[in-house]
Amino acid sequence: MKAHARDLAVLGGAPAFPGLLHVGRPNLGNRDELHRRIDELWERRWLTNDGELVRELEQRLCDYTGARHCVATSNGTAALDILVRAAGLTGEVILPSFTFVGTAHALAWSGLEPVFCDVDPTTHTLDPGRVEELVSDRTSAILGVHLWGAAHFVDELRSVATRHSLALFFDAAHAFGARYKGQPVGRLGDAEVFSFHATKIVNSFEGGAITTDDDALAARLRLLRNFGFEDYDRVVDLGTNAKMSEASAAMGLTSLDALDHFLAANARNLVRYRHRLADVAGVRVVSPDPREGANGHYVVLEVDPGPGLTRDELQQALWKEGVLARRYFYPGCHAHEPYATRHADAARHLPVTEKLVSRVLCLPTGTAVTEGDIDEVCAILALAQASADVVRRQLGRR
Ligand code: T4K
Repeated sequence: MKAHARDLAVLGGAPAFPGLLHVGRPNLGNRDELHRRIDELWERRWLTNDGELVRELEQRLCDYTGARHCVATSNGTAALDILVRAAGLTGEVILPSFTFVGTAHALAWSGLEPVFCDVDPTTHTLDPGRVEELVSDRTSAILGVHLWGAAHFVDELRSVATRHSLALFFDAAHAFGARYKGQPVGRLGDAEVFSFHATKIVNSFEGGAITTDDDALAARLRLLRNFGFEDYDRVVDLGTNAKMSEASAAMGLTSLDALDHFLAANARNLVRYRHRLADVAGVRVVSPDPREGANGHYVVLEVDPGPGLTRDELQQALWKEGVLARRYFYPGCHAHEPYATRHADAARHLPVTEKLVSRVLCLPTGTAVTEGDIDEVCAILALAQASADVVRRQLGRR
């Protein structure tokens, strides 16, 4: 483990992780189980289109979340795409800017207008008071995001939605396995959308799902997922291809089998990061707490302004070591195209988001990260902060 400032790669030492330490290394379940499932689908010669494994995965997801319906999809973005169409949304939809750009793109892709709302400074999720201020006569829905794998302010958002007769959906891409007031994420809104991308807590290589208690919505989602086909040669709606393959479902089921193991690894890692960084000046671990229902899938650091290094300087120092810490979700959706051009003054209304996008840094976690890796990352952060002036000078030379 690095013990002196001179050991830092930015100051000429050898990189701690020449093989690179990523944020988002996939959690893998039992390889034999995956192979068994792949062998079965091979024998069945049934590879996609509402296959046996997809149905099994949907049922398992219903059992886990308590939702009446689950519609598995090819990825989380496709799930959002068909949801906004199946729900018949129009006009404006209120969402946070502090999220992955895919959340906003799914709305704009369907001709809706994303209205970016500021977030709460502690939870980093939609501030219900600000949401209410943004409701207009064109608003059709609120799309919350369970950022960092935790659900917050669901009751408050539900009250706003009810007062103004709006649909309430959640982008739960990060949040499989999380709970809100003891209830599993999956039936907190009128519908919730999961991502099972390789980098998510549960993965199906690529994949997603929508859970809902609404029978009519679920039926329409199934139609839209498959080109609008109601029968072999009868198309009754404008659909697309958002189907999950059997190979993806095989991985999804195998991953789901190991969820408790993944949750435990995340919780353990988070405790270790908190402990090791407790005395490091200028950085705070602000991840939502697994003891309060979060799934712990993101280790989120907030870097305070002050004498220490900035977030970007710390990130550069970590990258020199081979630690690919990520600036999720810099610079905020409002600063990406096409939104930046359309709403040039959006930043003025998003002061908390603007602060977070310059301060937040995500660190590696999940089952691919060892205790030794965490200790090394924390040692690097501590040394870099303790030698902030010399590190900054060195970075400035480049
Ligand atoms: N809503 C929200 C709130 C989301 O965060 C996302 C996706 C969505 C909606 C849309 O869901 P999907 O349509 O994606 O299902 C990643 C993911 O691509 C994306 O799924 C995710 N959110 C987003 C937060 O992160 P990148 O560009 O940051 O990931 P990438 O490809 O750089 O991967 C991260 C690291 O993981 C890499 O450094 C290497 C490592 N990695 C990655 C893959 C794919 C591996 O080691 N193995 C792998 O197979 O977007």
